[in-house]
Amino acid sequence: MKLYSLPLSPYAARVRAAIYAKNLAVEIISPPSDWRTSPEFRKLNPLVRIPVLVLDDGTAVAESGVIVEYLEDAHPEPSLRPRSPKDLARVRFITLVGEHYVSTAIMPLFGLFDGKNRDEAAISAQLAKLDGALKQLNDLLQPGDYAHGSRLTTADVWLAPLRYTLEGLMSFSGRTELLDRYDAVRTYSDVVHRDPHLDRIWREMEDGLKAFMASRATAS
Ligand SMILES: N[C@@H](CCC(=O)N[C@@H](CS)C(=O)NCC(=O)O)C(=O)O
Repeated sequence: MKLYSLPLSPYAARVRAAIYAKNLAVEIISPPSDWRTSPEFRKLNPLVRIPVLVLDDGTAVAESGVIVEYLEDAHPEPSLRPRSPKDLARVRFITLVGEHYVSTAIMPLFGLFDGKNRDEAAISAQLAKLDGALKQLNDLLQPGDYAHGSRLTTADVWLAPLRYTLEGLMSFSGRTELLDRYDAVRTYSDVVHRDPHLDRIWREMEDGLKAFMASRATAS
């Protein structure tokens, strides 16, 4: 199997965390430089997004959440799913809150803070959305624990890159107080650093950010 991945992409990092935790033999590769316009890449993923997992028979699996679930189904051990259906529903719920609410509130902020003529009203409105989503996520987490109990699950492979992205947003925007009221989300980075697989993707994302900032500095 091979995974088209980018170091800084939280979606690709999610899949890499699952691959590392499950100790799978997957070749992690960068997409070709023309991936956004390449007809071959579009054939692999009509959404033209990273990550994409390509199986040994050439089948492509796209969308980070779908890829993680595929890896669980195809390679069940070691499992990142709790056994009880009730616990699994909880893990999926926490994952979904991270994906549908927190992540969708974060992503536009990078563009809004980056603009030369900042739209302060739009920034405030988006920050209010993020604040609401962070409160919801925070209420679902226990400070110091994995997303659900004391072991790594499919929820954590998503929450770890999401938490890194929040770190990036705080430093990029200078709004370092963003998580002050959300202790469980704030201290989730300690959980990440205690887990070798989550810590590994955090460091890979840090390296990805350094490379991105260096390429921006060269371009400007
Ligand atoms: N919902 C998708 C999101 C993937 C995504 O948006 N990836 C970004 C990279 S971080 C991308 O490919 N964006 C398109 C682009 O950069 O042109 C997933 O979970 O895989």
